[in-house]
Amino acid sequence: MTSSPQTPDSAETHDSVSQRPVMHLMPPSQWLNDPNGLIFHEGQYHLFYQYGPEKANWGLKYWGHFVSRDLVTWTHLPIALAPTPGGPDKDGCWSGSAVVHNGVPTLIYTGVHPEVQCLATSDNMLAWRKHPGNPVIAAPPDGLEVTGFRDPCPWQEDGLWHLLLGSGIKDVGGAALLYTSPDLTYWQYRHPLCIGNKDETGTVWECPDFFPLGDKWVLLVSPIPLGRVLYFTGTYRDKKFTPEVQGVCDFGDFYAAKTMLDGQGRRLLWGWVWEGWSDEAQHRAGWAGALSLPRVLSLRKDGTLSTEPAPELEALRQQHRRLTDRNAETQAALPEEIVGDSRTLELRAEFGAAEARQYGLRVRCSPDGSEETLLYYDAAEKRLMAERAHSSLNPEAKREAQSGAFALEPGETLSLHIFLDNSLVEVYANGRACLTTRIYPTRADSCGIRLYAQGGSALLTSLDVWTLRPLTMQAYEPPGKAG
Ligand code: DQQ
Repeated sequence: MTSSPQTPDSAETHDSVSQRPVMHLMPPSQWLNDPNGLIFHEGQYHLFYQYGPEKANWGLKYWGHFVSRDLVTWTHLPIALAPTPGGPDKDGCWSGSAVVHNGVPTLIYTGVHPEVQCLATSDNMLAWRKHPGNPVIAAPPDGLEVTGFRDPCPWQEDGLWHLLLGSGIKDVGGAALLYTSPDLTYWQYRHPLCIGNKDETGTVWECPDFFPLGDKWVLLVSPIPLGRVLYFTGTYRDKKFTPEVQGVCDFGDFYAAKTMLDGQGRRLLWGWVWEGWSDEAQHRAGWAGALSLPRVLSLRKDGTLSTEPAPELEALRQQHRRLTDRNAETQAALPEEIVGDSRTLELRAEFGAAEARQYGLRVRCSPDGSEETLLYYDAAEKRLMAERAHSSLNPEAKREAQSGAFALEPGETLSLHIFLDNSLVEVYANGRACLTTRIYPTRADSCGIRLYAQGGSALLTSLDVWTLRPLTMQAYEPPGKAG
């Protein structure tokens, strides 16, 4: 039987409803990938994103657009950018950024193919006019053999626009190329801001993002073939960036992250959370890809990044339950009244002294144990782990574990802050490690939360559980119709 995303059969409808996240931004249907053009403008958070309105799989890219005043009530606005037949973006409007130049909101993005840089401007942040002189950067610098040339990231400095392009130098490694311009239209190539090593940090750096934080600068890149967002914190001097500390923004399904500076002076980060089931399952569901929760970045004394979910998300909390002082090894099952049957939960688990080799929580557990996901700290391996071997009985769901280096310091105790949103899970550990993962439990009763400890005991000092309501999605009222 064939089915289109618009007319899923009944089993698929069940997946569409029960697996679709509700606290994470997604277009009403079809495909989302990278966050684009993140900008706080006139009191509103504008999030553009790579939108594939034609199907729930990789395809032609447009720019979609969400807007909010408070990060929990959002409006899905009309498409901002669509490919122009015969134009430099005929094969897609790829990733980029938003700025305000002389009072004019401006998008700068990559048109394909080949990869060139284009502008579009607007009077009202709704209707976007493409610049007649597009492309404004038509080709890579002469004499440089590049492996990519896309995803512009602009900022203003000393009266000039500065711009990074995500790139790579053949046989050398990923690179961020620096350009400057007086007016966003005439661009001069300066030099690579930073070059990586292909064996360690990938061959192409996609989606660079560059910003000051504390007394350092931060460069984010999404390297091919690593498939993770790397950050470097370091020193920016004489228009060159010297990385001093390197880390991973998120150990799981999180890519192409970008940031914005908001009205409170916060540096907020969003990433693309991709799916963890097959292309066919995405097609049948009729949707694919979500934006992560908004995350607040700050710089720690040791030069690493601290990442916390934005406090505005607390407005989604509904019922609260709490328990204290449980031994994770001997009291794995939590009382029924703590657990409930919600699939959208926020959990804050604080552990005390632990001898266990591994300890944490099991989530989305079925009573018979046939489905469960383990989220835990591996004290022996010094890793934050998501074990998905039994997350789903659906053979189309990915099963491999995801993990990353994370070590508690002497005397430090484990703090796990977890958001469960149907098939999407975000884990924050001690404010400095993140792991986003996709799970697709099939059973209606896979809602349980249990404690987990292996190789010794671990004390859970407290567990706070909140049920969460969905984001509020408001209908878009075209100008003139509102009020
Ligand atoms: N996605 C965009 C590119 C970018 C990549 C195309 C990263 O501009 O390099 O959808 O996911």
